[in-house]
Amino acid sequence: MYDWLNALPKAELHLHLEGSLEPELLFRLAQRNGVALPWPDIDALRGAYNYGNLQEFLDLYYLGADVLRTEQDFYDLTWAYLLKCREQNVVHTEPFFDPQTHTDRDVPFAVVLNGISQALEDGRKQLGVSSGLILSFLRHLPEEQAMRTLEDALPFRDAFIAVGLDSSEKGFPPRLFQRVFDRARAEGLPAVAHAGEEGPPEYIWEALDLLKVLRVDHGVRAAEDPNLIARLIDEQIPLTVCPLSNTRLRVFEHMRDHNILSLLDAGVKVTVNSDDPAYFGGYVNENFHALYEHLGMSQAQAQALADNSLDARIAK
Ligand code: ES4
Ligand code: ZN
Repeated sequence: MYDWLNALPKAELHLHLEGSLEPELLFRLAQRNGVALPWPDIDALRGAYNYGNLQEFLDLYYLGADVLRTEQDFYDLTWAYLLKCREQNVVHTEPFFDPQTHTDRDVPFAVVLNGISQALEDGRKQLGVSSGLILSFLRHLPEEQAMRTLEDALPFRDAFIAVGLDSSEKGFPPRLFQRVFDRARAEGLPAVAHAGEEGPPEYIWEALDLLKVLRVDHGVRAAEDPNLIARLIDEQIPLTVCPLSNTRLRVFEHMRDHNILSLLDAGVKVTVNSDDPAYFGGYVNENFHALYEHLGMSQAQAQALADNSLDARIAK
C-alpha cells in the first residue's frame, strides 16, 4: 500500500514555501548569511518543533524565515521542495509564499519573487513538475499593508496564478480583506484563503461570499455547519486539507479523530496536502501514509483524493 500511495500521481495545492525550509538548509543559510540563530544546533531546533496551537508554530516559522536573504536563498529553498515533489510523484504544485514576511525585513519583493520564479521555471524544464505560484497576504497585519503588497506585485502580475490569505486566523476574519481581494479580482487574479482551520465556520462563509475564493485552505471546521457542508458539496468547492499539520497544531488531538475521509465520503471535494512539511514531519506522501495507518483509508479513497487534487488545480 505504501509503495502504491507513493506512486500515485498527485497535485499539491497547499504548501507554504517558507514552511518547506528544512533545519539543515536553515542552518546552512544562516551560516552563509552570517545570521545568528537562537538554537545552538539542528537538534535543538528540531526539539522546538512542538506546538500547542497555530500561533506557537507561526512564531517559530517567522523566526526561521529570517535566514532567507538573497535571490539564491529563495532559489535553493524552492528547488529543494521541487526535488521532493519529483521524489513523491507530485506532478503539479501551487505553492504559497508570504511576501510581507520578507519585505518587512527589507528583503525586496523582486529578490524573493525572482529566486522562487527561476526555480519553478527550472523545475518545469528539468524535473517535469508543473506549477503556479500563489501570493499570500498575512492576515495578522493591517489591510493597508496587504493592499500595498498587492500594488508591489502587480508589475509582476504574470508570475502569479492567484492570491491567498494566511497566518493567525482567530480574530482576523476574511471580511477585513474584502477590498484587497476585490482589487485582485479586478486584475484577473482568482483567490483562495485559509479558513476554518482554527477559526469558526463563519470565516469559511466570508471567504466564499466576500473574497469569492475558488478553494478553501483547511476548511475542516465546516463540518460543524450542515448548511455549509451542503454548499461545499453542491458547488464542489475544493478543501485543501493538511492532516499532519492539523494534528501537530492540535486542530485534531489524534489522526484517528481527523474528519477528512468522512468529508470525502459525504461528497466534499477534499485534497491531501503538507502545509509546512519541514515543521510538521512530512511531505504529501507521509500525509497519505498517516491516513492509511490511522483512518484505514482504502485505495479507492486515496485515488479519489489524488484525482480531486489534480482536478482542483487553478493552473491547468
Ligand atoms: C500556516 Cl498551518 C498555517 N496556517 C496559517 N498560516 C500559515 N502560514 C504558514 N503555515
Ligand atoms: Zn497553510
